[in-house]
Amino acid sequence: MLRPILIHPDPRLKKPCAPVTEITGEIGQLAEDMLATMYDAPGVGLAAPQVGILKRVLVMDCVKDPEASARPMVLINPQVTWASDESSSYEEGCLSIPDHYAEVTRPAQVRVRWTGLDGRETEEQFEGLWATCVQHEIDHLEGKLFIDYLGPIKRQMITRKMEKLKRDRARG
Ligand code: K2U
Ligand code: ZN
Repeated sequence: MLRPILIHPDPRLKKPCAPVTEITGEIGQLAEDMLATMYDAPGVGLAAPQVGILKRVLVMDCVKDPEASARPMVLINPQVTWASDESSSYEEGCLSIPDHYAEVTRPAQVRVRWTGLDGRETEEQFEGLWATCVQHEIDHLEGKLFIDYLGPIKRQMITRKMEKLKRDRARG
């Protein structure tokens, strides 16, 4: 089922997440709900802390072409094992910081190792939007947001606007 996405500022978005020690049915349900929530947003990635679960689980599907078949991925305990010297910049957004975008520069290619829902370890190299997205999501698992790469003034301006958004939403 769809889960509410936490909006910045929220302490749960700033804490490092705990590794998954056992892949239970609960983790399977979490991954399924995260994928449904991501597609509904819509987004191309989502990390567990964004739905209030501080576990090292992320989902992504960066297939943008509606004609192509979706490629939903569930990464449990992901870690970057290699990053290219070459970097790429992307106008990033975040489902926890709605309607704000800023350019972030990251390694253009990364190799990631993770455990799948079937318990099997996989390692894959990502580039393009997939590389940007997987790094953005792994940052979430460390309690890091894309605005942390911006200067303090811009970050503060965005945080203030999010606080106002939350006040207005609370007023209903
Ligand atoms: O983690 C999230 O908040 C989901 C982001 C992931 C993302 C951010 C920047 C660049 C790539 C992925 C959402 O997908 S934000 C919506 C979006 C959709 C397409 C491209 C960029 C951002
Ligand atoms: Zn995000």
